Amino acid sequence: MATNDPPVAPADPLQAAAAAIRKARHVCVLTGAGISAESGIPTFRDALTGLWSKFRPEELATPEAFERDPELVWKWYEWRRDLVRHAEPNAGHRALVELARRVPRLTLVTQNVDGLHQRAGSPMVLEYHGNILRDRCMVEGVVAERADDARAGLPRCAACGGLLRPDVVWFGEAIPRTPMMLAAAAAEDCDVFLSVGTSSLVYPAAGLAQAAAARGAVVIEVNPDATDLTPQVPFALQGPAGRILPDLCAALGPRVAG
Ligand code: BJW
Repeated sequence: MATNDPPVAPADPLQAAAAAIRKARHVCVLTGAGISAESGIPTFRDALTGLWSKFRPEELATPEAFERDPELVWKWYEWRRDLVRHAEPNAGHRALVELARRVPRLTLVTQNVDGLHQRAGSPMVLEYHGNILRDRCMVEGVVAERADDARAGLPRCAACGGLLRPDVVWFGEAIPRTPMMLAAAAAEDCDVFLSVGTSSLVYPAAGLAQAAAARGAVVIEVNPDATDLTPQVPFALQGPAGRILPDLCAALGPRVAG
């Protein structure tokens, strides 16, 4: 073989990623806050603005913060709930609905607590970090209704009067068993793992891509910025999910009827 052959131009990563997806039997997708950024929901590691500019989200999303100042933490969650209630799914969420129709099997795991994948039409979303729109009773440990109580103060459980908290996973807390087991199984079984809009800093979610890669899956990242995962993946598609994911679906080619 000649030694002075010109270097082979690297394939267009979007086309190469689409080719891997076309061959896939099972695609596992992990999403993070970045996919909802284009719906107007701030990411975690964005600096907060306005009223919340003096707090770091990482310092509010902890059991210790809630113990210290439940009123403050509840105010932050009520503010975020309001954003979520007024947000609409975007082109990135919708592209994942389309992607699920284009592959034999797709497992969607989200770290997001905003329910936008479900509202876009994705069935069977594994909510790894819970859902911000639900309340959980701190006494009974179950999802609970709020007491219809006109008095000011912290929200209380309609059934037992216990203090309520948002039904989300804070730092140092365990991931709910069902999404954790199903996500781990999907990461080990998939042949393509798509990591979308996550900084890949928070474990165990961030370990799913590594588990998939260790089993031979092709890992594709979609993010406008480089993350800790970027150097480990064969395909880093740089840009916003609302543009890259529809492009990726389009690059799969026309849908075959039937
Ligand atoms: C775009 C975009 C666009 C922008 N398009 N992209 C191993 C090693 C080290 C530490 C640990 C470890 N294992 C566990 C830990 C500890 C800890 C941890 O990971 N700490 C690290 C920070 C070091 N993990 C935990 O504590 C977890 N629990 C646990 O391990 O329990 C063990 C246990 C077992 C048994 C019994 C008891 C305990 C729990 C983690 C819970 C995380 N919770 C939060 C809050 C949820 C509730 C809420 O919403 O309020 O989850 S924190 C926050 O981070 C939230 C997110 O889901 C999560 C991840 O953030 P995400 O989604 O990646 O967002 P960002 O902001 O970081 O990144 C956004 C990205 O989008 C950026 O990259 C942008 O570039 C990009 N982007 N625009 C595409 N348009």
